[in-house]
Amino acid sequence: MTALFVDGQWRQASDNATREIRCPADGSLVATVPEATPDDAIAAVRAARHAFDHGPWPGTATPDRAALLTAVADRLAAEKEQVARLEALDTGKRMVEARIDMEDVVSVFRHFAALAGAEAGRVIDPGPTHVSSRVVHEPVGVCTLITPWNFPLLQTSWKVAPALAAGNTFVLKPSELTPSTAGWLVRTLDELGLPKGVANLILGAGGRVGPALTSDEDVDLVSFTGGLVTGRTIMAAAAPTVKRIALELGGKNPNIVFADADREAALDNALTAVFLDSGQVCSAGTRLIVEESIRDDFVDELVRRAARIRLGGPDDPAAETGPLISAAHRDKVEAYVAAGIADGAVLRVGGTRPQEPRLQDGYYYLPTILDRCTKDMSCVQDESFGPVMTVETFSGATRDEAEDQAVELANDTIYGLAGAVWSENAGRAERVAARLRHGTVWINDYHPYVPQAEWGGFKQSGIGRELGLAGLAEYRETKHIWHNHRPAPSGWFGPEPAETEPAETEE
Ligand code: TXE
Repeated sequence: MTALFVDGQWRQASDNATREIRCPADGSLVATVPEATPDDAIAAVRAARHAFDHGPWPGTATPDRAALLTAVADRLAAEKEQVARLEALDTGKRMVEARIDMEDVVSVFRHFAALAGAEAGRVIDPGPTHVSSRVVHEPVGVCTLITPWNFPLLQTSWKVAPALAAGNTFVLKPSELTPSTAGWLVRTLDELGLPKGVANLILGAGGRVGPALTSDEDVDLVSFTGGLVTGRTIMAAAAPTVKRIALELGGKNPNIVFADADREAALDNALTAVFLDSGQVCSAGTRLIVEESIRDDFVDELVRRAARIRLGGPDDPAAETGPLISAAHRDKVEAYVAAGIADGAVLRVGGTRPQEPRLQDGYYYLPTILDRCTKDMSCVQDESFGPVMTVETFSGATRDEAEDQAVELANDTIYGLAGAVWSENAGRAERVAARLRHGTVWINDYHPYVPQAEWGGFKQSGIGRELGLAGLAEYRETKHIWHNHRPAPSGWFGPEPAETEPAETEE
């Protein structure tokens, strides 16, 4: 069973409070886990601080740190089925998706294992020959790592792997809805010999343990993935002690389809862009921005295909996508759709819960398309994090006019995480990609990512980058060391003044 892990000990909450974890696909009980108190959170921070200041991990040789990450990857590859099941039960997602997520986690640990010793620093030419000057990297210190519920272990791996590669200690707080695979990871790290106090696990509601984890003076860095509102709260909590912060706060991602796109590829990917994982993906392509001349045919076909998408839980082999994470989240998606319709959007498909008796115990919501949307509608501006596509159109008498309109719509958001452009004209696709204010841009594709490439957002989608090289740099401090091999006085302030006789004073 998953529990709190503080200073190398598995324990219950200090007030013995617990929380039931239920599968969103059918409401069945998955686990009962401790619900930590703020005191438990502080104890975890102190343990991480002690392990950083006095323990061996920050000084452990890089190849040994890399070996540990590789061992995690090997263990997960061997236990993939069992860990995928933990993930599927917590999230309600299909086993086939959970298995893919586990494969991605393996790749992330291997990526950071390979990178652990990379970009170690550089030698500078300081000028004088009797001086050596170099820039080195060191771990940041104690890291609070807070993760959400949509890709629980994957998002955790994006933080834990680089934090460990760089030699930090950490307190991990997964979403209170999906703690099981975080428990697996911390147990694995412990079994593989990670020193006591380096990895600590706190379970519980963000509002209860979050303030301590994000404001305590012993914490050096907070890395958070979650919603924009919580991100702002965390920035404010971290400000008084000027912590390093890394934030990934979701998006409102445009999917631009020009009339000259490959029709079948664009159609098929427009569906996966938004309906994969029922839209609970930070980079989901929720805003279809399609050229007016093809809109009727394109949207009619999307509506026809969306109506056929089959919903189901972890073990339904015919299911194509799963439930929403919770009743509260489904309520939020329903309110979002209602607001869109009230603003004048046209509901073309979905917009309700499924009727099938087999789905009544889960938090399902039908794939939904809102047509005839305009950029000022809340459904176009706010993140629904559900299976809801909005449709906007652009047109233009000239090539430049069409591109200008598409780009203007795509960038008209406070977010800037990801987006895509579909066109068989490579010049046009590149021109548009260059103008999108989003951290990832796909051309004639949607969703693929690789651990070697940075991930993160422009504008209010966040601060900093995960993965790639920058994803390791987030967890490193940079230090310049200047070494003078021929020490000598600088002479700046001149010699001591000569001693002078005190002037005689008349009595
Ligand atoms: O997220 P929260 P919620 C978006 C999505 C969703 C909305 C709200 O739009 O509808 O956020 O979802 C912890 N101090 N995303 O409420 O609250 C919390 O316990 C410290 C986008 O589930 O941001 C959990 O571990 N931590 C996103 C984590 O923050 C706090 C993925 C995320 O929860 C805290 C999920 C506090 N004061 C939702 N309050 C993405 N970027 O992929 C909460 N938490």
